Amino acid sequence: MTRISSASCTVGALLLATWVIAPHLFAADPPGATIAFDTPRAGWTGSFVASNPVTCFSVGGIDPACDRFLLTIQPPAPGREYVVTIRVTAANTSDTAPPTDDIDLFVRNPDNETIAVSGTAGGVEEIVLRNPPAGTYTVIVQPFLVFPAPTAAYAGVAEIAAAPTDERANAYHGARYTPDFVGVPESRPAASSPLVPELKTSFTSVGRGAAEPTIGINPNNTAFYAAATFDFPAPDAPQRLARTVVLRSRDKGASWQPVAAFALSEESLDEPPFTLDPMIYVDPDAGLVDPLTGRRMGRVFSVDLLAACGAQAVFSDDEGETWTTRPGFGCSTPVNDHHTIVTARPPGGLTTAGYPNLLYFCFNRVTDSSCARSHDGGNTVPFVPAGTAFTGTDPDAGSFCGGLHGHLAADREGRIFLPKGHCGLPWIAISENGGGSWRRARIAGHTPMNDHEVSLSVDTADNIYAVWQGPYRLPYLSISRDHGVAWSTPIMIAPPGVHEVNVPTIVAGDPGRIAVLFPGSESTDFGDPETDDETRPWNVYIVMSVDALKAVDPAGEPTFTWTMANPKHDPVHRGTCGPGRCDADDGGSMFDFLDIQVGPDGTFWGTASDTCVGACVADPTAQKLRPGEGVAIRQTKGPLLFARP
Ligand SMILES: [Ca+2]
Ligand SMILES: [Ca+2]
Repeated sequence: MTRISSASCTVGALLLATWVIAPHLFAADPPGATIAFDTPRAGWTGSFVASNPVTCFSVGGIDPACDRFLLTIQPPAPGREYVVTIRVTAANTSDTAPPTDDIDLFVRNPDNETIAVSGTAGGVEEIVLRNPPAGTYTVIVQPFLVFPAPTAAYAGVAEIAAAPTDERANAYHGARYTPDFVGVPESRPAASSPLVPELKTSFTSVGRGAAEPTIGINPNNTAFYAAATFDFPAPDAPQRLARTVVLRSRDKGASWQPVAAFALSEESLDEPPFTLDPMIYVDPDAGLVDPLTGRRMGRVFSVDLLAACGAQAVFSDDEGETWTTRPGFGCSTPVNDHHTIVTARPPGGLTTAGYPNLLYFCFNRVTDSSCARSHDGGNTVPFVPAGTAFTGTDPDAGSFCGGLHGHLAADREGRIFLPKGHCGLPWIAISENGGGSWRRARIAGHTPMNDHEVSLSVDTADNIYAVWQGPYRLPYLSISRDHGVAWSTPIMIAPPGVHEVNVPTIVAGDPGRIAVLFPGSESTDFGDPETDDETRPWNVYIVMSVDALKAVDPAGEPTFTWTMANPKHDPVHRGTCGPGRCDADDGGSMFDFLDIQVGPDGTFWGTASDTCVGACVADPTAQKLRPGEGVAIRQTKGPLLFARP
């Protein structure tokens, strides 16, 4: 084991001593106001004593580091459409030179559920609510990164007005894909749901190529990104091998820096090693306690597949300042491919040693999808076998299905789930005893798929959500409310006008609240390798719902809202992208999957691999990248995945 350490300063050093001030000393002035059509506008000012880059909701939901304003809304007469616009502006945001304050905005409804966020990297934030019911709303302003002199200040304004009539609603209903469905399923535009606000994201290059990039967020809202590209010096090999650099962001994804152990030396053969498959994962229950925030920093795992045996893992308990290296991580067999890891609380009868959770590691052996388990968080004790999730030859599913699978998920009771495109259909393997035994269930029997990637996420009430690329290369959603045994009729969830997608990936928060990320194309010119459009542009789409559980009711219709993460004039890919690996004819590739995760404040983070940069943006025939440029995506506006983060 090698121990790598470094020191660097942290953002959190900013006046965090004042964080512990118990009473709320810096309330808005005035503390509240009422708006109605005859008094449509209210203004206020507020201030802060310190930065709070984590959350406004940690101290019994009323963290005193944040500012609050009580906004009472009196709607017009019934039948009249209206909007309420809430905007906050940092006092120094007009300064010509940085630093300017980064403040963020949240709105809670009269039931004290957080319904909207606006969290860009800047100092001006705006939320527009459509037809909010009468009541008193709480406007919360977070000093994400402020520079008090002596106190940071902002101005707020709220205004009620008639709804604009020319606004394009990005809300829609999916298409329920029953076994007797005929033709291509299409979504239908929906009236914008009350209060579902505009959905937007940032889209930021991480500064390095990234094949199948994964991302993890710790309880401090610090993000980690696995960027693997082909720059490992291998003099004896005809081509360079890939290696992973772990990047970190503490400013909502606006900037990314390699963590110390991964500062690249072109000629170094030692650190980081080459990789056949990169993977980052954050266990939020572990890690050291941050003395500044009182929160755990999570254990950050970066696991790289090696040819010889198992994988090499490095992990960090202090946000990447020091790393522990574990060669032979999860090593129990020489054949070992396409690994996935998850941590989960130990189910009955199992214990851990020096670590809060069990750590699972599953991998493809072609003849099966096999798993191993660590009781000490991967520290020192060898992994023990944790069963066979799928057998490669499976008479129940067809014949020979192979061992390639999707990514592990776990619920709050410690059940673990491994999804898989299994003989052309989406399946799930379920273990309720730490991998001691597995059972398998078919998620849908009438949505053929070519890929192995089915994506799972479990909400805070242990409902499981699955998405996959199915018929007509479109994305399908199904939900299980009984821990994976029974599944709802799939709903095709592509936004109207999106005709082809690949590698959809999902994250859930509170019940019914989901975000799904996928590359997609609006072209219909695909499907025939001889004639399809090898220049067709692809974008990254994000789809959200806050009532997805309606899909379980045969008559229910969840409402989805969507956004495009990349600028429309600058696609993330062109031409062929799957089924399966997103490879263009010229070799430009995202590789096998992308990722989406949720932060502690309920905003989502995602990844993209942008194969179309430089000349490709304007010249559809230009060479694309392999892998694409790593991109981090973070939600800046919209509903949150947690109602009460
Ligand atoms: Ca901001
Ligand atoms: Ca691009």
